[in-house]
Amino acid sequence: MDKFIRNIIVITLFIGISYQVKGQSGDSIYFYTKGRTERLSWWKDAKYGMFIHWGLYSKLAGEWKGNHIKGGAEWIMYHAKIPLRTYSELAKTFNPVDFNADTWVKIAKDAGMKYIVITSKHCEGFAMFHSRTNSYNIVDATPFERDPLLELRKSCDKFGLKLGFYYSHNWDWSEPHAKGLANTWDFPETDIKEPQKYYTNKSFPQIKELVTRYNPDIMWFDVPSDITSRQSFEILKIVRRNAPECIINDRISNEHKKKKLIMGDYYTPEQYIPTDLDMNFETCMTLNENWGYCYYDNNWKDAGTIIQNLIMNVSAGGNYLLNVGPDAHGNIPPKAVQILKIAGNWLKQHGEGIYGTEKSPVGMVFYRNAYCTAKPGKLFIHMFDWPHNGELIIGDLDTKVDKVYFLADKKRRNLRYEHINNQDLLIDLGPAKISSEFIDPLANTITIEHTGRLSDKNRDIIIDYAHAASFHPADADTSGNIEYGFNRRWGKNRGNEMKEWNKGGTMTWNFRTIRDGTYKIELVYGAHELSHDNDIHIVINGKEFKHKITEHEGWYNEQAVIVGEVFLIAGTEAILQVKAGYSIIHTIANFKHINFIPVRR
Ligand code: H79
Repeated sequence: MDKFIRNIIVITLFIGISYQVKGQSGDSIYFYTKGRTERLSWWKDAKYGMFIHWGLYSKLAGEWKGNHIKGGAEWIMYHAKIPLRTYSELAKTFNPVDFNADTWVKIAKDAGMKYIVITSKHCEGFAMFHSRTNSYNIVDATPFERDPLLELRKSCDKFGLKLGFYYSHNWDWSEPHAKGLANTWDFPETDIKEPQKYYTNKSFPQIKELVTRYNPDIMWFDVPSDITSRQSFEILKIVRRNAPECIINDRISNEHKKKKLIMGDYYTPEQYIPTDLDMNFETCMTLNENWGYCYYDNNWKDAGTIIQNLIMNVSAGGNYLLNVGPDAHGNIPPKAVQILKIAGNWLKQHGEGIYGTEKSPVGMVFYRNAYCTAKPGKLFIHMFDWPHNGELIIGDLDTKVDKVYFLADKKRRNLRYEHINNQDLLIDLGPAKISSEFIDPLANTITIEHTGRLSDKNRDIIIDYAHAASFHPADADTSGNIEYGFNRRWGKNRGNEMKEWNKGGTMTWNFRTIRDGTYKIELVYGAHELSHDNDIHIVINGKEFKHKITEHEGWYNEQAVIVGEVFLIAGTEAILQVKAGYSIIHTIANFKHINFIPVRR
């Protein structure tokens, strides 16, 4: 045998044997990650949780020396380069006497949330629990002297909520040896930093304290950046050995960058909702624009947006972790409480279509103004707007339908429905006296009870005059000079965007019309100055519309323009194409979507 091949075989055998040995001795990653499905089962059903960012930064509330500091209120120490000596002085007057664990937990419970994840230590390095290994903590360093995490643990047990801890395991701006995005203003000599010292003396022991003394249901790690997988594995072992049932997010290690779950139980998209992730995930999002308390941030999402976001996440198979930033007195901002309560009231009526459901078995429902969730024998169609004439059409629904009613209707009065085109289901949301009871500005849910198997054939995008339709790049076939993908930015513009789109770059959507109708064609995009005077071509069944691009408050600011009207006849296969004209810059515009808006005459 060739010596080279023989060597390979020997090496392969050796690796195989040593892997098994490791597995048996309990030192393989697999040994510490098995049982994921069972561990996640409560979390899969829970769907909705409260994120809480609370720390010394809450005291500064987004302002330092009279300036509003950009980049996130919880990041103020970093962005304002506040010396540790000055920053740690904040602890001496940090006294959140209004803090009441029951009040917070009740706010979460009333909001319909099933779990809480709170910062036990953010990147600032200050522990919000009574650490015995490091005195820079809320009990030893503040006049407050109470342990809010312990109080929250008791309260969550009392009210039946799960509790998890955010822990910044890698970054720590109070530690000279922590690396990653380090504190270089107090500790400038990066060459002499030994992160292992920080891990051994603070990060690892504090994680051990949390998992041994607070019985967390989740350990939510953040910002792995330059942590090695060996160091992450050490953390995994600490958690698993002490809290076998505790679930762990993907950011324990750098696997999250590869969208691969190895040590982490679930993936954590931040500030955007994924549509096509085939893994366990939880989208975390701010209720205004900051995670930490920021007194001048009044850009609150409304309750309708919260419910829509929750529905979109659940329909895509994920959870929604929505953040609040309490102030330094220990109060959750009243505006936040008010929004959460309105959303919570919706959930009281529609919870059956959210908790314990599975992701949509019929894909992205039709027109992106309605989303589907499911339970065995039931489909829940959550509508964000009311279809014209009260007619709801669900494309390609070929299962046997037994009963259709408003989820919020305690009497479960039957709605009339019929199969049309041999493949679609038309539901009549009238008679008016029933439907008028259920026009909820947040969203309305229709329950479809059915028997039989839902076919998993590819579903058409359908167009019908009963409702507006939205064509998104994520659903398009692309060709030529075009790339749509993740932008990696942090903050509110995070998510998918046009990364490249120039001459020849084409998006194509094939769709099907149900009934005759005339539609306004609305183009939604962002652009910067360099895009000026270039064209976007929209072609619908061969009919072309051209739009000359104008800049309007930048790349991320959506603008909507009506480019024309089309008449579409029933029962046809139609084609929409959107193409870029030539541009000197590589991405002509940040295309968002095309809306077909029914014209009623
Ligand atoms: O805790 C919340 C945020 O503080 C935290 N994650 C959520 C849950 C978070 N925000 N940003 N990051 C984590 C990672 C940030 C990264 C950076 Fe940057 C982007 C570092 C370098 C580019 C921001 C912009 C900081 C410096 C420039």
